[in-house]
Amino acid sequence: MATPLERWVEEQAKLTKPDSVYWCDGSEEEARRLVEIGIKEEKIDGHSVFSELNQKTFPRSYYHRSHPTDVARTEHLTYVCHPNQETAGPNNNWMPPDEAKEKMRALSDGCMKGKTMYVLPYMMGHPDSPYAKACIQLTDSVYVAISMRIMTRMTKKVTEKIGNNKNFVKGLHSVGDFDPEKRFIMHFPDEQFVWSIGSGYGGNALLGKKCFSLRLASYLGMQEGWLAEHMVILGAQDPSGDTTYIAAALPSACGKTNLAMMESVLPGYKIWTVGDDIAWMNVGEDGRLWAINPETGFFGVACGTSKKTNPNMMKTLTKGTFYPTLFTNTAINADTNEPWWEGMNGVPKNIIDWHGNKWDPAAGEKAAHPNSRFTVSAYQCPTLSPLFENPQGVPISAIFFGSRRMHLNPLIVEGMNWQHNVFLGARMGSETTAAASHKEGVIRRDPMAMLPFCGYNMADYFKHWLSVEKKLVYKPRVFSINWFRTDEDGEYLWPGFGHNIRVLKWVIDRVHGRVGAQETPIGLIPKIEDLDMQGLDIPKDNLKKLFAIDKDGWLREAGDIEEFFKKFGSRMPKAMWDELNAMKRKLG
Ligand code: OXD
Ligand code: MN
Repeated sequence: MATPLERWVEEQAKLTKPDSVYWCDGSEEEARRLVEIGIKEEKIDGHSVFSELNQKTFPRSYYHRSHPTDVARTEHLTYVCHPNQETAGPNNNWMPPDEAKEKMRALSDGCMKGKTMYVLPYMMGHPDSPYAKACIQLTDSVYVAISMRIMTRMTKKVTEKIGNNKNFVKGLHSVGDFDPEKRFIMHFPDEQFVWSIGSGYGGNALLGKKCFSLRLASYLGMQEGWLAEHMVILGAQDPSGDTTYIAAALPSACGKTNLAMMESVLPGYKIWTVGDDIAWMNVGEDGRLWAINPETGFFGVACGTSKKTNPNMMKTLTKGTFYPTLFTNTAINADTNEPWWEGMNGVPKNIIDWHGNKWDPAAGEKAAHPNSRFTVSAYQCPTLSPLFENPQGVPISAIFFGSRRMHLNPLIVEGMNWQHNVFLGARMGSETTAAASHKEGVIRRDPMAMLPFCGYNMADYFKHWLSVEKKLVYKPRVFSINWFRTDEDGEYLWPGFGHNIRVLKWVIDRVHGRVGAQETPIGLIPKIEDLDMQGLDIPKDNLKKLFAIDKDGWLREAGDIEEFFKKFGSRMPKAMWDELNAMKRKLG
Protein backbone atom coordinates (compact mmCIF):
# COMPACT_ATOMS: atom_id res chain seq x y z
CA MET A 1 0.00 0.00 0.00
CA ALA A 2 1.35 3.41 -0.95
CA THR A 3 2.07 5.84 1.92
CA PRO A 4 0.42 9.30 2.00
CA LEU A 5 3.80 10.71 0.92
CA GLU A 6 4.06 8.37 -2.08
CA ARG A 7 0.47 9.15 -3.06
CA TRP A 8 1.13 12.89 -2.83
CA VAL A 9 4.26 12.62 -4.99
CA GLU A 10 2.32 10.56 -7.53
CA GLU A 11 -0.46 13.15 -7.70
CA GLN A 12 2.00 15.97 -8.30
CA ALA A 13 3.75 13.95 -10.99
CA LYS A 14 0.40 13.36 -12.70
CA LEU A 15 -0.08 17.11 -12.90
CA THR A 16 3.43 18.23 -13.80
CA LYS A 17 4.22 15.21 -16.06
CA PRO A 18 8.00 14.78 -15.64
CA ASP A 19 9.78 12.16 -17.75
CA SER A 20 11.02 10.54 -14.56
CA VAL A 21 10.81 10.84 -10.80
CA TYR A 22 14.00 10.52 -8.74
CA TRP A 23 14.00 10.18 -4.94
CA CYS A 24 17.12 11.83 -3.54
CA ASP A 25 18.99 10.19 -0.67
CA GLY A 26 21.20 13.19 0.16
CA SER A 27 24.42 11.19 -0.32
CA GLU A 28 27.72 12.64 -1.43
CA GLU A 29 27.79 10.40 -4.47
CA GLU A 30 24.36 11.65 -5.51
CA ALA A 31 25.43 15.28 -5.13
CA ARG A 32 28.38 14.64 -7.45
CA ARG A 33 26.04 13.11 -10.02
CA LEU A 34 23.60 16.03 -9.83
CA VAL A 35 26.43 18.53 -10.30
CA GLU A 36 27.55 16.54 -13.38
CA ILE A 37 24.00 16.72 -14.76
CA GLY A 38 24.09 20.47 -14.15
CA ILE A 39 27.37 20.76 -16.03
CA LYS A 40 26.61 18.45 -18.94
CA GLU A 41 22.86 18.17 -19.41
CA GLU A 42 20.57 20.73 -17.84
CA LYS A 43 20.46 24.18 -19.46
CA ILE A 44 19.12 27.63 -18.55
CA ASP A 45 18.62 30.11 -21.37
CA GLY A 46 20.97 28.03 -23.54
CA HIS A 47 23.88 27.79 -21.08
CA SER A 48 24.82 25.06 -18.59
CA VAL A 49 23.35 25.23 -15.10
CA PHE A 50 26.82 24.79 -13.54
CA SER A 51 30.39 25.31 -14.65
CA GLU A 52 33.41 24.25 -12.66
CA LEU A 53 35.42 27.02 -10.97
CA ASN A 54 39.13 26.87 -10.09
CA GLN A 55 39.25 23.68 -8.03
CA LYS A 56 42.63 24.50 -6.46
CA THR A 57 41.67 27.82 -4.88
CA PHE A 58 37.91 27.22 -4.61
CA PRO A 59 37.65 23.45 -4.12
CA ARG A 60 34.27 21.86 -4.93
CA SER A 61 32.96 25.23 -6.20
CA TYR A 62 30.62 25.69 -9.13
CA TYR A 63 29.35 28.71 -10.95
CA HIS A 64 25.69 29.25 -11.72
CA ARG A 65 24.28 32.00 -13.93
CA SER A 66 20.55 32.42 -13.44
CA HIS A 67 17.96 33.40 -15.98
CA PRO A 68 18.53 37.18 -16.31
CA THR A 69 15.05 38.00 -14.96
CA ASP A 70 15.43 35.72 -11.98
CA VAL A 71 17.88 37.39 -9.61
CA ALA A 72 16.02 38.21 -6.39
CA ARG A 73 12.91 37.54 -4.34
CA THR A 74 9.74 38.74 -6.01
CA GLU A 75 7.63 40.04 -3.16
CA HIS A 76 4.83 41.26 -5.44
CA LEU A 77 4.35 37.68 -6.73
CA THR A 78 4.40 36.08 -3.27
CA TYR A 79 1.01 35.25 -1.73
CA VAL A 80 -0.11 33.90 1.61
CA CYS A 81 -3.39 32.06 1.00
CA HIS A 82 -5.24 31.85 4.30
CA PRO A 83 -8.96 31.13 3.94
CA ASN A 84 -9.69 34.72 4.91
CA GLN A 85 -7.85 37.88 4.00
CA GLU A 86 -7.85 39.32 7.52
CA THR A 87 -5.61 36.48 8.71
CA ALA A 88 -3.08 37.30 5.98
CA GLY A 89 -3.28 41.00 6.88
CA PRO A 90 -2.30 44.10 4.92
CA ASN A 91 1.34 43.01 5.06
CA ASN A 92 0.73 40.09 2.67
CA ASN A 93 -0.59 39.60 -0.85
CA TRP A 94 -3.60 37.37 -0.54
CA MET A 95 -5.66 35.13 -2.77
CA PRO A 96 -8.40 32.68 -1.69
CA PRO A 97 -6.78 29.22 -1.50
CA ASP A 98 -9.08 27.66 -4.13
CA GLU A 99 -8.46 30.45 -6.62
CA ALA A 100 -4.70 30.28 -6.01
CA LYS A 101 -4.67 26.52 -6.52
CA GLU A 102 -6.67 26.77 -9.73
CA LYS A 103 -4.21 29.32 -11.05
CA MET A 104 -1.23 27.19 -10.05
CA ARG A 105 -2.79 24.01 -11.45
CA ALA A 106 -3.18 25.65 -14.85
CA LEU A 107 0.41 26.94 -14.81
CA SER A 108 1.81 23.63 -13.57
CA ASP A 109 0.00 21.31 -15.97
CA GLY A 110 2.83 19.57 -17.81
CA CYS A 111 5.47 22.04 -16.53
CA MET A 112 8.02 19.23 -15.95
CA LYS A 113 7.65 17.59 -19.37
CA GLY A 114 11.03 16.41 -20.63
CA LYS A 115 12.53 16.84 -17.14
CA THR A 116 13.21 14.86 -14.00
CA MET A 117 11.22 15.52 -10.86
CA TYR A 118 13.55 15.35 -7.85
CA VAL A 119 11.98 14.36 -4.55
CA LEU A 120 13.98 16.03 -1.77
CA PRO A 121 13.46 14.67 1.78
CA TYR A 122 14.91 17.12 4.30
CA MET A 123 14.79 18.21 7.94
CA MET A 124 14.64 21.78 9.11
CA GLY A 125 16.49 21.56 12.43
CA HIS A 126 18.54 18.75 13.89
CA PRO A 127 16.60 15.45 13.63
CA ASP A 128 16.90 14.98 17.43
CA SER A 129 15.55 18.45 18.15
CA PRO A 130 12.02 18.65 19.56
CA TYR A 131 11.62 21.68 17.32
CA ALA A 132 12.72 20.07 14.01
CA LYS A 133 10.31 19.50 11.11
CA ALA A 134 10.29 16.79 8.44
CA CYS A 135 9.73 18.21 4.97
CA ILE A 136 9.51 17.17 1.32
CA GLN A 137 10.19 19.39 -1.67
CA LEU A 138 9.63 18.41 -5.28
CA THR A 139 11.63 20.30 -7.88
CA ASP A 140 12.67 20.06 -11.53
CA SER A 141 15.94 21.97 -11.03
CA VAL A 142 19.31 20.42 -10.15
CA TYR A 143 20.46 23.85 -8.93
CA VAL A 144 17.63 23.84 -6.41
CA ALA A 145 18.26 20.19 -5.46
CA ILE A 146 21.96 20.87 -4.79
CA SER A 147 21.21 24.12 -2.97
CA MET A 148 18.74 22.33 -0.71
CA ARG A 149 21.35 19.69 0.06
CA ILE A 150 23.70 22.45 1.24
CA MET A 151 21.10 24.44 3.14
CA THR A 152 19.22 21.62 4.90
CA ARG A 153 19.76 18.17 6.40
CA MET A 154 18.74 16.13 3.38
CA THR A 155 18.56 12.41 4.05
CA LYS A 156 16.56 9.33 3.12
CA LYS A 157 15.78 8.90 6.81
CA VAL A 158 13.26 11.73 6.54
CA THR A 159 11.01 9.55 4.36
CA GLU A 160 11.18 6.88 7.07
CA LYS A 161 10.45 9.49 9.71
CA ILE A 162 7.38 10.64 7.78
CA GLY A 163 6.28 7.01 7.33
CA ASN A 164 2.50 6.86 7.21
CA ASN A 165 2.05 10.37 8.52
CA LYS A 166 0.01 12.78 6.40
CA ASN A 167 1.27 15.86 8.22
CA PHE A 168 4.61 16.56 6.62
CA VAL A 169 5.63 19.92 5.19
CA LYS A 170 5.10 19.93 1.41
CA GLY A 171 6.70 22.02 -1.30
CA LEU A 172 6.08 21.80 -5.03
CA HIS A 173 8.53 23.74 -7.14
CA SER A 174 9.11 24.11 -10.85
CA VAL A 175 11.18 26.68 -12.70
CA GLY A 176 8.52 26.54 -15.43
CA ASP A 177 9.88 28.51 -18.37
CA PHE A 178 11.26 31.30 -16.12
CA ASP A 179 8.59 33.61 -17.51
CA PRO A 180 8.16 36.42 -14.93
CA GLU A 181 4.53 36.69 -16.07
CA LYS A 182 3.96 33.14 -14.91
CA ARG A 183 5.94 33.38 -11.67
CA PHE A 184 4.15 32.86 -8.34
CA ILE A 185 5.10 31.78 -4.85
CA MET A 186 1.93 30.65 -3.09
CA HIS A 187 1.70 29.65 0.57
CA PHE A 188 -1.10 27.54 2.04
CA PRO A 189 -0.51 27.73 5.81
CA ASP A 190 -3.40 25.47 6.77
CA GLU A 191 -1.90 22.64 4.72
CA GLN A 192 1.78 23.32 5.44
CA PHE A 193 2.14 23.58 1.68
CA VAL A 194 4.14 25.91 -0.59
CA TRP A 195 3.67 25.96 -4.35
CA SER A 196 6.23 27.90 -6.38
CA ILE A 197 6.64 28.27 -10.13
CA GLY A 198 8.72 30.31 -12.54
CA SER A 199 11.85 31.05 -10.47
CA GLY A 200 14.99 29.23 -9.36
CA TYR A 201 16.12 32.05 -7.04
CA GLY A 202 16.90 30.99 -3.45
CA GLY A 203 14.19 32.90 -1.62
CA ASN A 204 11.56 31.87 -4.18
CA ALA A 205 12.67 28.29 -4.82
CA LEU A 206 14.42 26.78 -1.77
CA LEU A 207 11.08 26.22 -0.11
CA GLY A 208 12.48 25.19 3.28
CA LYS A 209 13.97 28.65 3.72
CA LYS A 210 11.82 31.80 3.61
CA CYS A 211 8.64 30.01 2.54
CA PHE A 212 8.51 27.35 5.23
CA SER A 213 10.95 28.40 7.96
CA LEU A 214 9.62 31.95 8.09
CA ARG A 215 6.20 32.42 6.44
CA LEU A 216 4.56 29.11 7.35
CA ALA A 217 6.57 28.64 10.55
CA SER A 218 5.77 32.12 11.87
CA TYR A 219 2.06 31.26 11.64
CA LEU A 220 2.62 27.85 13.19
CA GLY A 221 4.66 29.52 15.94
CA MET A 222 1.80 31.91 16.67
CA GLN A 223 -0.56 28.94 17.03
CA GLU A 224 1.87 26.89 19.10
CA GLY A 225 3.49 29.61 21.22
CA TRP A 226 6.94 30.00 19.66
CA LEU A 227 8.72 32.43 17.32
CA ALA A 228 10.11 31.97 13.80
CA GLU A 229 12.32 34.97 13.09
CA HIS A 230 14.56 36.50 10.42
CA MET A 231 17.54 36.44 12.76
CA VAL A 232 21.21 35.64 13.05
CA ILE A 233 22.14 33.53 16.09
CA LEU A 234 25.63 34.00 17.53
CA GLY A 235 27.58 33.33 20.67
CA ALA A 236 29.86 36.11 21.92
CA GLN A 237 32.63 34.73 24.12
CA ASP A 238 34.19 37.26 26.48
CA PRO A 239 37.65 37.18 28.09
CA SER A 240 36.30 35.26 31.11
CA GLY A 241 35.39 32.40 28.76
CA ASP A 242 31.61 32.93 29.14
CA THR A 243 29.52 32.92 25.98
CA THR A 244 26.46 35.17 25.69
CA TYR A 245 24.03 34.17 22.94
CA ILE A 246 22.44 36.89 20.84
CA ALA A 247 19.73 36.72 18.15
CA ALA A 248 19.74 39.62 15.70
CA ALA A 249 17.10 40.61 13.15
CA LEU A 250 18.30 42.66 10.18
CA PRO A 251 16.58 43.13 6.81
CA SER A 252 17.95 41.21 3.82
CA ALA A 253 21.41 42.24 2.60
CA CYS A 254 22.17 44.39 5.67
CA GLY A 255 25.14 42.41 7.01
CA LYS A 256 23.60 39.50 8.92
CA THR A 257 26.18 37.04 7.58
CA ASN A 258 29.05 39.38 8.48
CA LEU A 259 27.68 39.78 12.00
CA ALA A 260 27.19 36.04 12.44
CA MET A 261 30.89 35.32 11.97
CA MET A 262 32.51 38.59 12.91
CA GLU A 263 36.20 38.62 13.73
CA SER A 264 36.54 40.67 16.92
CA VAL A 265 38.98 43.58 16.99
CA LEU A 266 38.94 43.49 20.81
CA PRO A 267 41.37 41.02 22.37
CA GLY A 268 39.78 38.14 24.31
CA TYR A 269 36.45 38.27 22.47
CA LYS A 270 35.38 35.63 19.98
CA ILE A 271 32.20 35.12 17.98
CA TRP A 272 30.70 31.65 17.52
CA THR A 273 28.31 31.22 14.60
CA VAL A 274 25.03 29.38 15.07
CA GLY A 275 23.08 30.80 12.12
CA ASP A 276 23.02 33.74 9.70
CA ASP A 277 19.39 34.06 8.63
CA ILE A 278 16.69 32.21 10.56
CA ALA A 279 16.02 31.54 14.24
CA TRP A 280 13.26 29.37 15.69
CA MET A 281 12.86 30.38 19.31
CA ASN A 282 10.99 28.47 22.01
CA VAL A 283 10.62 29.16 25.70
CA GLY A 284 12.26 26.18 27.40
CA GLU A 285 11.10 24.45 30.55
CA ASP A 286 13.67 26.54 32.40
CA GLY A 287 11.90 29.76 31.32
CA ARG A 288 14.75 30.82 29.07
CA LEU A 289 14.39 31.57 25.36
CA TRP A 290 16.12 28.85 23.32
CA ALA A 291 17.02 29.33 19.65
CA ILE A 292 17.86 26.85 16.92
CA ASN A 293 18.99 27.56 13.39
CA PRO A 294 16.88 25.23 11.21
CA GLU A 295 19.37 25.52 8.33
CA THR A 296 22.82 24.01 7.66
CA GLY A 297 24.17 26.47 5.13
CA PHE A 298 24.62 30.11 4.26
CA PHE A 299 22.92 31.71 1.26
CA GLY A 300 24.74 35.00 1.51
CA VAL A 301 25.26 38.17 -0.50
CA ALA A 302 28.62 37.99 -2.27
CA CYS A 303 29.19 41.68 -3.09
CA GLY A 304 31.24 43.37 -0.39
CA THR A 305 32.44 40.10 1.15
CA SER A 306 36.23 40.14 1.48
CA LYS A 307 39.12 39.11 3.69
CA LYS A 308 38.71 42.49 5.35
CA THR A 309 34.94 42.57 5.85
CA ASN A 310 34.39 38.87 6.56
CA PRO A 311 37.58 36.80 6.72
CA ASN A 312 35.71 33.82 8.18
CA MET A 313 33.34 33.69 5.24
CA MET A 314 36.29 33.81 2.81
CA LYS A 315 37.75 30.81 4.69
CA THR A 316 34.36 29.08 4.58
CA LEU A 317 34.10 29.59 0.82
CA THR A 318 37.54 28.23 0.08
CA LYS A 319 37.59 25.31 2.47
CA GLY A 320 36.13 22.67 0.14
CA THR A 321 34.62 19.60 1.75
CA PHE A 322 32.33 17.02 0.27
CA TYR A 323 29.61 19.69 0.07
CA PRO A 324 29.60 21.64 -3.17
CA THR A 325 29.78 25.44 -2.92
CA LEU A 326 27.77 27.49 -5.41
CA PHE A 327 28.37 31.00 -6.70
CA THR A 328 25.36 32.55 -8.42
CA ASN A 329 25.51 35.64 -10.66
CA THR A 330 28.92 36.75 -9.43
CA ALA A 331 31.48 37.76 -12.03
CA ILE A 332 34.41 35.49 -12.95
CA ASN A 333 38.09 36.33 -13.15
CA ALA A 334 38.72 35.03 -16.67
CA ASP A 335 42.46 34.48 -16.06
CA THR A 336 42.08 32.38 -12.91
CA ASN A 337 38.53 31.01 -13.27
CA GLU A 338 37.77 32.23 -9.76
CA PRO A 339 34.56 33.94 -8.72
CA TRP A 340 34.87 37.70 -8.32
CA TRP A 341 32.61 40.51 -7.14
CA GLU A 342 32.79 44.19 -6.35
CA GLY A 343 34.43 44.69 -2.95
CA MET A 344 36.26 41.33 -2.95
CA ASN A 345 39.79 42.60 -3.67
CA GLY A 346 41.55 44.61 -6.40
CA VAL A 347 39.97 44.54 -9.83
CA PRO A 348 41.37 41.74 -12.05
CA LYS A 349 42.24 42.56 -15.66
CA ASN A 350 39.88 40.20 -17.44
CA ILE A 351 36.46 39.82 -16.01
CA ILE A 352 33.41 38.01 -17.30
CA ASP A 353 30.31 39.75 -15.95
CA TRP A 354 27.23 38.04 -14.53
CA HIS A 355 25.61 38.04 -17.99
CA GLY A 356 28.54 35.97 -19.32
CA ASN A 357 30.09 38.82 -21.34
CA LYS A 358 33.52 40.40 -21.15
CA TRP A 359 33.17 43.22 -18.65
CA ASP A 360 33.89 46.79 -19.62
CA PRO A 361 34.30 48.85 -16.43
CA ALA A 362 33.84 52.05 -18.43
CA ALA A 363 30.27 51.03 -19.30
CA GLY A 364 29.21 51.85 -15.74
CA GLU A 365 27.53 48.52 -14.94
CA LYS A 366 28.60 46.30 -12.05
CA ALA A 367 30.36 43.06 -13.04
CA ALA A 368 28.61 40.98 -10.38
CA HIS A 369 24.88 41.34 -9.82
CA PRO A 370 24.38 43.37 -6.60
CA ASN A 371 22.37 40.43 -5.26
CA SER A 372 24.86 37.78 -6.41
CA ARG A 373 25.09 35.00 -3.85
CA PHE A 374 27.11 32.11 -2.51
CA THR A 375 25.54 28.93 -1.17
CA VAL A 376 27.90 27.19 1.19
CA SER A 377 27.80 24.59 3.93
CA ALA A 378 27.89 25.86 7.52
CA TYR A 379 30.11 22.89 8.38
CA GLN A 380 32.94 24.66 6.51
CA CYS A 381 32.75 27.71 8.77
CA PRO A 382 35.79 28.04 11.07
CA THR A 383 33.69 29.81 13.73
CA LEU A 384 30.84 27.29 13.77
CA SER A 385 29.52 27.09 17.31
CA PRO A 386 30.21 23.88 19.28
CA LEU A 387 26.46 24.03 20.05
CA PHE A 388 25.44 24.12 16.37
CA GLU A 389 24.13 20.56 16.57
CA ASN A 390 22.66 20.91 20.06
CA PRO A 391 19.04 19.72 19.65
CA GLN A 392 17.86 22.24 22.25
CA GLY A 393 19.73 25.12 20.59
CA VAL A 394 21.28 27.96 22.56
CA PRO A 395 19.85 30.18 25.34
CA ILE A 396 19.31 33.74 24.13
CA SER A 397 20.25 36.61 26.46
CA ALA A 398 19.92 39.51 24.02
CA ILE A 399 17.91 40.30 20.90
CA PHE A 400 18.79 42.95 18.32
CA PHE A 401 16.39 44.64 15.94
CA GLY A 402 18.57 46.28 13.31
CA SER A 403 17.92 48.52 10.37
CA ARG A 404 19.91 50.22 7.64
CA ARG A 405 19.43 53.95 8.20
CA MET A 406 21.74 56.71 7.03
CA HIS A 407 20.03 59.09 9.44
CA LEU A 408 18.06 59.07 12.63
CA ASN A 409 18.68 55.69 14.29
CA PRO A 410 21.46 55.66 16.90
CA LEU A 411 24.15 52.98 16.90
CA ILE A 412 22.37 51.18 19.73
CA VAL A 413 19.27 51.77 21.84
CA GLU A 414 17.99 49.45 24.56
CA GLY A 415 14.34 48.78 25.32
CA MET A 416 12.93 49.77 28.72
CA ASN A 417 10.56 46.85 29.34
CA TRP A 418 9.00 44.03 27.28
CA GLN A 419 6.24 46.18 25.77
CA HIS A 420 8.79 48.80 24.78
CA ASN A 421 11.04 46.02 23.45
CA VAL A 422 8.30 44.83 21.11
CA PHE A 423 7.77 48.42 20.02
CA LEU A 424 11.52 48.72 19.19
CA GLY A 425 10.91 45.91 16.69
CA ALA A 426 7.54 47.20 15.50
CA ARG A 427 8.83 50.73 14.80
CA MET A 428 11.65 49.50 12.54
CA GLY A 429 12.08 51.05 9.12
CA SER A 430 14.96 50.33 6.80
CA GLU A 431 16.37 51.30 3.42
CA THR A 432 15.50 48.67 0.80
CA THR A 433 18.27 46.56 -0.79
CA ALA A 434 18.87 44.44 -3.90
CA ALA A 435 17.69 41.24 -2.17
CA ALA A 436 14.20 41.81 -3.54
CA SER A 437 13.17 43.14 -6.92
CA HIS A 438 12.15 46.71 -6.05
CA LYS A 439 13.67 50.18 -5.99
CA GLU A 440 16.76 50.25 -3.77
CA GLY A 441 17.51 52.73 -0.98
CA VAL A 442 13.92 53.69 -0.19
CA ILE A 443 12.85 53.65 3.45
CA ARG A 444 10.05 51.23 4.19
CA ARG A 445 8.60 50.07 7.47
CA ASP A 446 10.02 46.63 8.17
CA PRO A 447 9.06 45.51 11.69
CA MET A 448 11.46 42.93 13.13
CA ALA A 449 12.91 42.66 9.56
CA MET A 450 9.90 40.41 8.95
CA LEU A 451 7.74 42.47 6.57
CA PRO A 452 8.38 40.12 3.60
CA PHE A 453 8.34 36.99 5.76
CA CYS A 454 5.56 37.22 8.33
CA GLY A 455 3.00 34.65 7.15
CA TYR A 456 0.03 36.26 8.89
CA ASN A 457 -1.42 39.57 9.99
CA MET A 458 1.38 41.60 11.55
CA ALA A 459 -0.97 43.06 14.16
CA ASP A 460 -1.44 39.49 15.45
CA TYR A 461 2.32 38.98 15.18
CA PHE A 462 2.94 41.94 17.53
CA LYS A 463 0.29 40.52 19.87
CA HIS A 464 2.12 37.21 19.79
CA TRP A 465 5.46 38.86 20.61
CA LEU A 466 3.77 40.66 23.53
CA SER A 467 2.29 37.39 24.78
CA VAL A 468 5.66 35.60 24.92
CA GLU A 469 6.57 37.73 27.95
CA LYS A 470 4.34 35.80 30.34
CA LYS A 471 6.13 32.51 29.57
CA LEU A 472 9.61 33.96 30.04
CA VAL A 473 11.20 33.63 33.46
CA TYR A 474 14.48 35.07 32.14
CA LYS A 475 13.77 37.81 29.63
CA PRO A 476 16.41 38.62 27.03
CA ARG A 477 17.40 42.26 26.87
CA VAL A 478 16.33 43.86 23.60
CA PHE A 479 18.20 46.47 21.57
CA SER A 480 17.75 48.33 18.30
CA ILE A 481 20.96 48.72 16.30
CA ASN A 482 22.10 50.66 13.23
CA TRP A 483 25.61 50.27 11.81
CA PHE A 484 24.87 52.54 8.85
CA ARG A 485 24.51 56.11 10.13
CA THR A 486 26.34 58.73 8.04
CA ASP A 487 27.54 62.30 8.56
CA GLU A 488 26.63 65.40 6.53
CA ASP A 489 28.99 64.27 3.75
CA GLY A 490 27.45 60.82 3.50
CA GLU A 491 30.46 59.13 5.18
CA TYR A 492 29.75 56.27 7.57
CA LEU A 493 30.20 57.39 11.16
CA TRP A 494 30.88 53.89 12.46
CA PRO A 495 33.56 51.55 11.04
CA GLY A 496 31.34 48.46 11.49
CA PHE A 497 32.43 44.85 10.82
CA GLY A 498 34.93 43.63 13.50
CA HIS A 499 34.45 46.90 15.38
CA ASN A 500 30.84 45.97 16.08
CA ILE A 501 32.25 43.85 18.91
CA ARG A 502 32.57 47.15 20.82
CA VAL A 503 28.79 47.41 20.76
CA LEU A 504 28.41 43.71 21.63
CA LYS A 505 30.74 44.18 24.58
CA TRP A 506 28.42 46.86 25.98
CA VAL A 507 25.48 44.50 25.40
CA ILE A 508 27.22 41.65 27.24
CA ASP A 509 27.96 44.01 30.11
CA ARG A 510 24.30 45.09 30.19
CA VAL A 511 23.20 41.46 30.23
CA HIS A 512 25.45 40.78 33.20
CA GLY A 513 24.45 44.02 34.97
CA ARG A 514 27.98 45.40 34.81
CA VAL A 515 27.24 48.75 33.18
CA GLY A 516 24.62 51.52 33.25
CA ALA A 517 22.79 53.40 30.52
CA GLN A 518 21.11 56.75 29.98
CA GLU A 519 17.49 57.37 29.14
CA THR A 520 16.34 59.22 26.01
CA PRO A 521 12.85 59.65 24.51
CA ILE A 522 13.45 56.62 22.27
CA GLY A 523 15.07 54.26 24.79
CA LEU A 524 18.31 53.71 26.69
CA ILE A 525 21.69 54.51 25.16
CA PRO A 526 25.23 53.88 26.43
CA LYS A 527 27.23 56.51 28.21
CA ILE A 528 29.90 57.24 25.63
CA GLU A 529 32.69 56.49 28.13
CA ASP A 530 31.30 52.97 28.58
CA LEU A 531 32.03 52.01 24.96
CA ASP A 532 35.42 50.30 24.62
CA MET A 533 37.30 52.38 22.06
CA GLN A 534 40.80 50.93 22.61
CA GLY A 535 42.70 50.93 19.32
CA LEU A 536 40.06 52.94 17.44
CA ASP A 537 40.73 56.53 16.70
CA ILE A 538 37.49 58.15 15.65
CA PRO A 539 36.63 61.77 16.41
CA LYS A 540 34.70 62.15 19.66
CA ASP A 541 32.26 64.27 17.69
CA ASN A 542 31.42 61.27 15.52
CA LEU A 543 30.52 59.26 18.58
CA LYS A 544 28.19 62.04 19.69
CA LYS A 545 26.61 62.10 16.23
CA LEU A 546 26.09 58.32 16.36
CA PHE A 547 23.87 58.77 19.40
CA ALA A 548 22.29 62.12 18.56
CA ILE A 549 18.50 62.16 18.83
CA ASP A 550 17.05 64.33 16.09
CA LYS A 551 13.72 65.16 17.73
CA ASP A 552 12.07 66.59 14.61
CA GLY A 553 13.28 63.63 12.56
CA TRP A 554 11.87 61.23 15.14
CA LEU A 555 8.55 63.06 15.20
CA ARG A 556 8.37 62.67 11.41
CA GLU A 557 9.29 59.01 11.86
CA ALA A 558 6.49 58.70 14.43
CA GLY A 559 4.09 59.96 11.75
CA ASP A 560 5.33 57.29 9.36
CA ILE A 561 5.00 54.59 12.02
CA GLU A 562 1.48 55.83 12.75
CA GLU A 563 0.51 55.50 9.07
CA PHE A 564 1.82 51.95 9.10
CA PHE A 565 0.03 51.02 12.34
CA LYS A 566 -3.24 52.48 11.00
CA LYS A 567 -3.27 49.94 8.18
CA PHE A 568 -4.00 47.26 10.75
CA GLY A 569 -7.11 49.01 12.09
CA SER A 570 -8.58 47.75 15.33
CA ARG A 571 -6.46 44.60 15.21
CA MET A 572 -3.36 46.56 16.17
CA PRO A 573 -2.61 45.92 19.88
CA LYS A 574 -3.29 48.94 22.06
CA ALA A 575 0.11 48.40 23.67
CA MET A 576 1.81 49.45 20.42
CA TRP A 577 -0.27 52.64 20.18
CA ASP A 578 0.52 53.37 23.83
CA GLU A 579 4.24 53.07 23.12
CA LEU A 580 4.03 55.25 20.01
CA ASN A 581 2.11 57.92 21.90
CA ALA A 582 4.53 57.74 24.83
CA MET A 583 7.46 58.20 22.44
CA LYS A 584 5.79 61.22 20.84
CA ARG A 585 5.08 62.71 24.24
CA LYS A 586 8.68 62.27 25.35
CA LEU A 587 9.94 63.84 22.13
CA GLY A 588 7.75 66.83 22.94
C1 OXD B 1 17.84 36.06 2.12
C2 OXD B 1 16.94 37.24 2.12
O1 OXD B 1 18.14 35.54 1.06
O2 OXD B 1 16.64 37.72 3.22
O3 OXD B 1 18.23 35.63 3.21
O4 OXD B 1 16.51 37.70 1.06
MN1 MN C 1 17.33 36.66 4.90
